[in-house]
Parts: sequence; C-alpha cells; structure tokens
Amino acid sequence: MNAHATTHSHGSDAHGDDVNYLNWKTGIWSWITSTDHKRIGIMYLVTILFFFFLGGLAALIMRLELANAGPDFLTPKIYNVMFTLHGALMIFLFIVPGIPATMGNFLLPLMIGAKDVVFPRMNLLSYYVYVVGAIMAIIALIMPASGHLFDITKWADTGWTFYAPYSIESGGAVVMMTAAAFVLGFSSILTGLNFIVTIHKLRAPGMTWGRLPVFVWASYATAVIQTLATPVVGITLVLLICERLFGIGIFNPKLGGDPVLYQHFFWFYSHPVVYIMVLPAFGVIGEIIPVFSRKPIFGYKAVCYATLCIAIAGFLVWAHHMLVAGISDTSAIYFSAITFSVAIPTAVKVFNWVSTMYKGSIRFTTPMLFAMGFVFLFMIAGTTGVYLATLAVDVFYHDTYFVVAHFHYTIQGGAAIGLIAALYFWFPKMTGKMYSDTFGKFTWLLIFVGFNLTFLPQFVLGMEGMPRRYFDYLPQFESMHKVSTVGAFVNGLGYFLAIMHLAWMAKFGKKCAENPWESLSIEWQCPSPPPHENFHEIPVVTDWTYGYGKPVEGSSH
Ligand code: CU1
Repeated sequence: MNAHATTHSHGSDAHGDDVNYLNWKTGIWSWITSTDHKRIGIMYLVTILFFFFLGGLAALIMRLELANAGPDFLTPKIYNVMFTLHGALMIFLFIVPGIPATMGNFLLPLMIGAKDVVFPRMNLLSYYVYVVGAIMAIIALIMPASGHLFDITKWADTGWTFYAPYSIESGGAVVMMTAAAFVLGFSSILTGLNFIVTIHKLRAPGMTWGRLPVFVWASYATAVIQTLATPVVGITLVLLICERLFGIGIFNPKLGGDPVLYQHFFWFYSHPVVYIMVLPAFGVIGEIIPVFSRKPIFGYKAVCYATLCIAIAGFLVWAHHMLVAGISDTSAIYFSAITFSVAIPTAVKVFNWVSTMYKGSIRFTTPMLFAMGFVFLFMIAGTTGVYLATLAVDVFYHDTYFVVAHFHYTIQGGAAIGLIAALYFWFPKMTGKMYSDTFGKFTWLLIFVGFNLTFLPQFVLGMEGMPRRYFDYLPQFESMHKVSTVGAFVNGLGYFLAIMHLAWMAKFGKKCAENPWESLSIEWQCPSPPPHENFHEIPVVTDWTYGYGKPVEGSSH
C-alpha cells in the first residue's frame, strides 16, 4: 500500500516521454475529427459550459425582474420566453449531456483499463449529433414560426416541458424546438449504448464487476436509463409535432385528445432523466470522498446496489408530477408510495458517504469541500422531495416556489455542483496542471453561499403560496425575492470564476505531480495528462479493494 512510491515510479516514466493526448497532434482539425474519448470529453465540456453560461444569463434576467414586486423591465410575455430559454438550455443542452458526456467520456476507459470506448467513431458522431441538436434548439428558441429572428416577443414560451394543449397553440417555434430535443436524444442514446458495451466488453483483465470504480457503476446505470427512457420522449415529441402539424387528435382536447396523456408520456422520460443528471454526480462524490478521507468507500456493494435500485425505481414513479392533474386516487396513492421508496437507496448512499468520512483523516481540499457540500445539499433535496411526494402536502405545494427550490437543490445542488467537483478533482488528470486551492475554495464559498441564499428563501416563498412561473407577485413576497436575487448573482459569479480559473490554469498553470491527491484509483495510475492510448500496456488488476487497495500492475510500464 505504498501509494507514494507507486505514483513516483509512474511519474518518472512519463517524464521520459512527454507526449500526451493534448500534444500528440495539434491544430483545430486534429481536435474536431478526433475519436479519442478524452478529446471528445473536452469538446463536450467546452460546448456544454457555453450553454450553461447562456442558461445562467437567462436565469439572472428573470431574477432581476423578480427583485421588485410589479413590472420592471420585462413584459410578461418576455418573462415566459426567459424561463423557457433558461429551462430548455439548462436541461437539454447542459445538464442531460452533463457529467456522462464530459467526465464519463474522459474517465470511463481510463477507469476500466481500456485504450478507448468500444465505438470511438460513434462517440464522435454523438458529439456532432449534439451540435446539430444544439443549433436546431438555438434556431427554435430565438426564431418563431413566422421567422422574426429579433422579435423576442415571438420566441418559444412554452417552458421546457412543452405541456399540451398550450404547446399546440403557442406561436413560438415548438415544432423546431421539439425536433431539436428529438435529435439531442439520439446523442444521449449513442453515448449510453457506447458506455454499456464498453463496460461489458473492454474491462482490463481482473477488472471484475465487483472491482469497478463506483463512478463506472454510476455511469453504467445512467447509460441504461439513457438507452431505455430517451426513445419514449422521442416518440412523444414526434406525436406532439404531428398533433401541431396534422391535428391527429391525441393530445389536443378540442380534437378528442388527452393532455394528461401527454404528461404521462413526458414524465415517463423526464423523471428518469433526473437520475441521468444526478447518478453520475453520485459516482463523482463516491470517488472523491474516499480519496480525501484516506479510507476505502464504506459498503462498496451497498453503494453499487443502491445505484441500480435508484435507476430501476426511477422508471416507476413518473406520475408523482401529476398527483393533482386529475389521476385516480388509486394511482395517486401508488405513485406517492413508490416515490417514498426512492428515499431508501438514496439514504443508503448518504449513509455510505458519511461513514466513509467517519474516522477518516480528512483533507479539506477544494474537491472535498464540493463533495461535502453536495452531500449537505442533496440531503435537503431528498427530504423536500418526500414532502412533495406526500399527497395531502402536494395539494398545497405543487406549482409553487417550493417545487422550484426542491428541483434546483436536486439539479444544481446535485448535478451541476457534482460536475464542478469532478472538474476540480480530475483537473490535474486532464491537464497535468494544478490550480490555486485557495481560489478554488473561494469559488466554493461563493457557490454555496449564493446557492443557499437563492433557493432557501424559495422554500419559504412556496410554503407561503408564491406560484412558480409568475411574472409578478404580491408585495408580501418582495423581501424573500430580493434575497433570492442577490443570492443568484453571488451563485452565478461563483460558477463563472470557478470555470474561468480552471480555463486560465489549463493554459497558464504550473505543472503538477502526476497524482497530486495520492489516489490509488486506476485512472491515476497512468501519466497525467494520459497518453493518446491511455495505457501503453493494458493493466492487470489484482486484489483490488476499491479506492484504497493495491494499485494496478503493469500500467504505463
Ligand atoms: Cu419526478
């Protein structure tokens, strides 16, 4: 168990050979045609962060409008456009590809001891399908059916859920937008298929299912959901397009269609998609906490089973989004009860993370602070989810700011912060360089203070009856909204500085040790940044205790 000696010997190997995936071929063409999973991960990262920035901008415009009661600088119509922009960009273009397309692509082959994913060209295809979907989404969001590019009052305004019947009648470019989501779905499916086959087929000798890093388990479960759930939303959106163009009478009540049927179809995908967003983040946290607690993860098997249970349960709970939409009492009781049961595997995970830290020798580095913050925020996200799953309570809380706050604790507190934690943790792996830990902690502080300042008041607003998606509100809500707006700007500044800092350090940062965190996990056993083919020789995994066992033999020799 001599981590230091091991990393040192690997380090000297790499110094003799300074060619890595970043410099082995240069020029923009070598990037955009690369089938290297690491480069594709980086291209995805740059692209999704661009949309994260745009989606954040739309959020800040909304928060500015909401800082004071009464109309300020937006009209109600443009406010609707803003929350549609925010939701659609953040969901379809940032958080759904999110960790799998970026960190998953970068890490998965490294973590199973493979030279690449099993279908490298399909991997590059998934990126370009994403780009095509993204361009369609931008056109759809900003250009209405009538073709008025700069007339913002005519931009799409249905919200990211495209609920019928409004989405059938809205003047916004719903057909183009849903077609974009349809195309983006293929990108997600291709990534999922690639990951499933890669994990089945390309594990290094000795990398048994019982030795897989928890991030790989999380990516596997996510890939299964991506592959099984995404086609359902694809078909649903095609039906919506047909309803709009041809009036087939499936969702439009005027033609005998059923808008609640649309909600069933939509949430059959869009609840599992929440786990596409957060399961990979669970995996990230499960990698970070053991390294900085200097302990193996507590209850490895329980973590893996809990991951699979969450993925399966995710398919059984969709109609909890419709508890007050007129479904029968019997189904409401069923969906409420099954939703409660999701809390069990989730609590198992939280228990495992906390037990891993217990009596560990904890190092409070930037990634560890993000991981610990994640656990705290996800506790709030999970417990408030139980409130919303409770039938009597949901009658009051549905469609209020309570839902907005719960959702953002899950998706921003979970998935987005999970991605930032992953970037801070694997940055030395990806770039071979180190950032300023002090500045990293400063961005952590901004993000956490800003996040809680934004969304804790929204729980209170929701409990007091403030409806979501409203442009205006009664004066009694004003002070809470003001706090929320200040928080949103602090939060946004935190993300902006964190990403700018890492981008700057990727270019100008100092070279660091190959394995600065002294991790024993397999991905740190090859040079940092890794060579094009990851491992010069496929490693043989022996006697592996996850995260703190004997290092792999044979890597980078
Ligand atoms: Cu849900």
